[in-house]
Amino acid sequence: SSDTVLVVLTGGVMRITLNRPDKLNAFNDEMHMALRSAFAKAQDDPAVRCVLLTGAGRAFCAGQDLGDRDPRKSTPDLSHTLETFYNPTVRLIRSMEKPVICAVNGVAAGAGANFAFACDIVLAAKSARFIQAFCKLGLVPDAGGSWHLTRLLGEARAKALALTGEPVGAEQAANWGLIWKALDDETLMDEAEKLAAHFASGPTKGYGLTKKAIHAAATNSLDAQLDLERDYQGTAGATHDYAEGVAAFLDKRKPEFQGR
Ligand code: T3D
Repeated sequence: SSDTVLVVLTGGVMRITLNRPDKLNAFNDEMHMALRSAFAKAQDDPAVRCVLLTGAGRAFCAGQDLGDRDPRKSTPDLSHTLETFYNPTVRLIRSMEKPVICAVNGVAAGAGANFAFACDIVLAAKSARFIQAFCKLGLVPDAGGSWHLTRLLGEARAKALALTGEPVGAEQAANWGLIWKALDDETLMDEAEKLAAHFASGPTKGYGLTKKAIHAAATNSLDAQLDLERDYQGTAGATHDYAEGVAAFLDKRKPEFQGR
């Protein structure tokens, strides 16, 4: 762990907190690598059954730390930056075989917003705003933003947000289907922790396969998706947790899932 990203594991939940509050948790290279290694550990450690990503202080994340950039002095290679720092982490979040919850505690700008959209379930404080700030700098949405915005909102809203940089409030974002829920600021973290604890005691294998199935649906035909469901259900049906789920239902008791 590094100071820029705080990692705490309790009860199967890995809580990852972006921690550069005086920079609104903007990304420097160190924070990029610390976030990457936290997600890698979450994937590899069987004790982790859910990830909860949030930010310290009043913001969630203001995207790239622009204080680290001085393009008037020399032309930066931003392709290299994306390949080295942003894209591997987005891929890790998407491919994580465990639920990833994002609790957006305040403003989420640029890549900060788009990291949130890469998570599986986004809860946001009602005071939070999402800003595609890239157009104000002459850049294109990155960290998967052009993909997630378009998938989640359709082209009309995706293009308008990306081209204007207009902020979207949490409630509007929830109404549009860009995030799951907007919550009162005081209740956000409690609700996020509650959901994380629920997932951490759930059927982890089934969750991982569910997430993969929904991702595959974006490009599959119905036929291909039916084949995939057949295969995934075969795998899910052989888990301990499926046997436990059915037994608990028949016994009229709460299931005790083990995540395998
Ligand atoms: O270069 C590459 O690697 C390419 C990849 C790019 C990915 C990207 O994310 S590009 C987009 C970068 N982000 C932005 O353009 C957002 C910039 N920030 C803002 O627009 C505003 O700060 C916010 C809308 C996020 C919040 O506004 P507000 O009024 O609540 O706060 P503030 O006063 O603007 O910010 C507070 C402090 O944080 C301030 O510092 P100071 O004056 O107190 O010393 C501000 O400079 C600093 N800060 C905010 N965002 C960044 C930042 N410092 C460095 N980089 C930032 N992105």
